[in-house]
Amino acid sequence: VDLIEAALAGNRLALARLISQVENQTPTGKQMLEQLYPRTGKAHLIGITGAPGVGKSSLVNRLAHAYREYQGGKVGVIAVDPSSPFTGGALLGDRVRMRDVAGDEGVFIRSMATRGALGGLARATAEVALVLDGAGYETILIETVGAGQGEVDIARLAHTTLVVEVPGMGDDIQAIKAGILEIADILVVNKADLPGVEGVERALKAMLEMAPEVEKQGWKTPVLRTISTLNTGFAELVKTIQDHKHYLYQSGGWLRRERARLAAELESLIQTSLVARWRGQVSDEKVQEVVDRLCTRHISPKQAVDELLS
Ligand SMILES: Nc1nc2c(ncn2[C@@H]2O[C@H](COP(=O)(O)OP(=O)(O)O)[C@@H](O)[C@H]2O)c(=O)[nH]1
Ligand SMILES: [Mg+2]
Repeated sequence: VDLIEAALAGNRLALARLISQVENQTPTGKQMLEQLYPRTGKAHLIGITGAPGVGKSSLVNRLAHAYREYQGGKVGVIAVDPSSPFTGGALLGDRVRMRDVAGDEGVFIRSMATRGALGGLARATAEVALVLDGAGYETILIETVGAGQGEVDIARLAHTTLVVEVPGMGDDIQAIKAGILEIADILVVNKADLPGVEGVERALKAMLEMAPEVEKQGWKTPVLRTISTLNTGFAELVKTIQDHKHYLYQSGGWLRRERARLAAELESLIQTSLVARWRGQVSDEKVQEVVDRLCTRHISPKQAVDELLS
């Protein structure tokens, strides 16, 4: 409880400890999450995804800065990418890239331990985001690896998802992973200082035109350029992200997303809790015995379920 008060008063060490408790799912962490919950629901969660090396960490660093400069408010950064310089195992060059943002009191950076399953990681990320939200961080940037399910989970968590691409794939539309259009609210071509930037832009725009089935209800996915190394394009990027936020508010999309996410979260919590309750009522021997009979085809899976649940 003291930890919560201190974190809310702006004590960063307390906040870091609080997040550790939540991340490790300690009883204290769970209790604190409960206490913080009424304060949450205000933050704008922004997911940044894309293949390794496209410059997500560099971009997040610049974006955090740009938010401080143009928008104000506290900015939280959550790095889910295990190769992220935020996660500490980085080269010296990476540390230097992050140093300026790390020195800003209004920016809080947290990297996620990547142990455990992806699903667990997604939940832990959501909970850490809740803590930052409750602690008054108005903008939360979540860097994630472009690895299938992970980015879909983050997209579900985030209100606004940025998909980062880079020049060099030419006009080859096939090179751009299918499915990114569904999750991208904003497409960012980073490393716009490199040759081939027009090519990738053209390919992305062509993809967008060819996919009218991707319904965004009035939001036309923009394609923006950034150069993270030179800090170019970030005023525009912040403005576009804010536009998307306002669009979500006005269209009712914000509430819809929030509702869908909470409903899914509730369902998964109920599943976990029902399975745990059932597990406490049936012995291991009983389960093994039913599996034996399943293996020898004496009963069907459906009969097994009926028997174990009765
Ligand atoms: N030329 C150029 N290099 C960049 C740019 N942004 C990032 N990089 C470099 O790309 C490499 C990977 O960046 P990083 O942020 O770690 O990418 P991540 O793996 O997506 O997080 C680093 O060497 C960066 O310096 C850019 O806009 N232009
Ligand atoms: Mg990274």
